[in-house]
Amino acid sequence: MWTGYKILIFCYLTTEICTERHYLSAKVVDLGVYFTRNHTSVEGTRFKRAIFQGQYCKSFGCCEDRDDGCVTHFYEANALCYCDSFCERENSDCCPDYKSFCREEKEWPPHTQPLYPEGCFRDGSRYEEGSVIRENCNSCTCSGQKWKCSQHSCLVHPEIIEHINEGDYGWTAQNYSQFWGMTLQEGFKFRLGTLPPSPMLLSMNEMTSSLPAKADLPEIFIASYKWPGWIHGPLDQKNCAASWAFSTASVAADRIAIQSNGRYTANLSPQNLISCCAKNHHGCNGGSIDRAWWYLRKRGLVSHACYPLFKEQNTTNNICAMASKSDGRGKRHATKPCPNSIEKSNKIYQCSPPYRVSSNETEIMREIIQNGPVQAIMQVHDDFFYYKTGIYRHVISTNEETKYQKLRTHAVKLTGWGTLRGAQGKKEKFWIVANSWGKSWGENGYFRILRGVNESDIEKLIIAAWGQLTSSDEP
Ligand SMILES: *[C@@H]1O[C@H](CO)[C@@H](O)[C@H](O)[C@H]1NC(C)=O
Ligand SMILES: *[C@@H]1O[C@H](CO)[C@@H](O)[C@H](O)[C@H]1NC(C)=O
Ligand SMILES: *[C@@H]1O[C@H](CO)[C@@H](O)[C@H](O)[C@H]1NC(C)=O
Ligand SMILES: *[C@@H]1O[C@H](CO)[C@@H](O)[C@H](O)[C@H]1NC(C)=O
Ligand SMILES: CC(=O)N[C@H]1CO[C@H](CO)[C@@H](O)[C@@H]1O
Repeated sequence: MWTGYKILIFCYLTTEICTERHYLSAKVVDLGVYFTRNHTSVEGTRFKRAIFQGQYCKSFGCCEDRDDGCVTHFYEANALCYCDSFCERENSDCCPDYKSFCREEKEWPPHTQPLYPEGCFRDGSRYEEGSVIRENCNSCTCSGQKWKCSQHSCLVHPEIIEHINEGDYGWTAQNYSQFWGMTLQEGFKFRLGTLPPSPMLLSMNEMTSSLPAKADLPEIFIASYKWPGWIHGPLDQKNCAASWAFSTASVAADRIAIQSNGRYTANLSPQNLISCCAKNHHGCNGGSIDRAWWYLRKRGLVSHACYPLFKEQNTTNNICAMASKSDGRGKRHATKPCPNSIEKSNKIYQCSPPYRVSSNETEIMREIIQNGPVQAIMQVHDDFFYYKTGIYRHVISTNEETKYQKLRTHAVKLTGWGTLRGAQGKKEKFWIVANSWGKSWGENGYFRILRGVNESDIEKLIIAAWGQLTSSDEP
């Protein structure tokens, strides 16, 4: 007994070895993660958890035989522990009070019972009663010698990262520090921000390109190679749910540069849209792309340099700092100086009404190669947040995802395509897409995604517009 006790103490000091922190097993299914595709179950092993105190089985109950539902969260080691009799195998993963409660065995006679100090333990340190620690997106309070944690579903699940990187899915996942500590709800609420397309937008007629049908499309196309210096790279929307504004401003800027043959190469200001395109919009709380294009046509935007992004987005600083008026000949002029006083040019850029491009892959490619990048509306799954490199395909979801159905629409910019050996060594076609999560995300702010299979609805709604250039703007 005494030897066993010493071994347990050793285990306690080396918690990391004795308890496996991130393992994936079929049991995870019950705890919020399931596989929507390629259901794979990695056999989980059960590990020793016997050193900690606490009322687990006592409050949860005991079960006979193998009962994988007979499990509870073991806060001290951020793991699971069991109260079924199966837990007593060689590698015990029983809850600490299993023996004393379920088997009514006293592990230590009262006189030899070790004196545990008050408080809770974590990673070998002791915390006072009432201490609060952060576990990813949850906070845990030490109460009655137990950690009591909030039960939010986090945006980052280390098990999902592991699952993706161990599988052959054609892309790899990263643990982004900017997403760590956010709940899944916050991810969907703050990092996307395009309203589901209106029936009006979806019923728009599709334009087909005027490029001769016989024209060969190259196997690889990258817009910034064809139009160097005119294609604008990804910005960072941070926790501002305004992909409706970022993607629209970026597509408009690229197209104005291409159409003016390089005379106007400024990036356009998403902040101008966020702060000023107020009708039916809540700025950083989401918006619709139809209103964004309406604003570009009717009011126009100044450059990103003139009206830069706010460092922090909040309601008090979200007052529109730009305005324009018509000169009576169809052109508009700014009536205020640039919010960024270093920039002198407050030129207003406008666009034609937007048009819808066919969802046919070949048509989208024709449109891009002929007229420039296009806007695409996609449905984000939670594994998309982890994308680091490769050809994205949706692999795995938490079952929480469906709760955020209304928040999952995202707007991005398609800038090219290619073909590459991807998952399982198969040749795969992909789009090259600019996101708005900064350059540290994905492939320098871009991602590649399967092409021609409507992956994540990326081909469902493709929008573009022309710059509104008058004869005085012609090069
Ligand atoms: C992920 O990143 C966060 C912060 O950047 C870090 O605290 C955490 O330990 C990392 N998790 C894994 C599994 O690497
Ligand atoms: C809003 O942002 C401004 C500056 O960007 C800052 O001074 C102010 O404290 C912020 N307000 C809130 C409520 O965060
Ligand atoms: C897409 O359009 C091309 C011609 O532009 C046509 O050959 C092809 O069959 C179309 N594909 C589908 C799926 O309709
Ligand atoms: C893409 O998928 C969505 C959702 O399944 C569907 O509504 C849409 O019609 C699809 N579009 C194309 C072009 O296949
Ligand atoms: C085992 C299994 O279901 N494998 C599938 C994984 O996904 C790829 C592509 O989606 C399929 O081709 C495999 O059959």
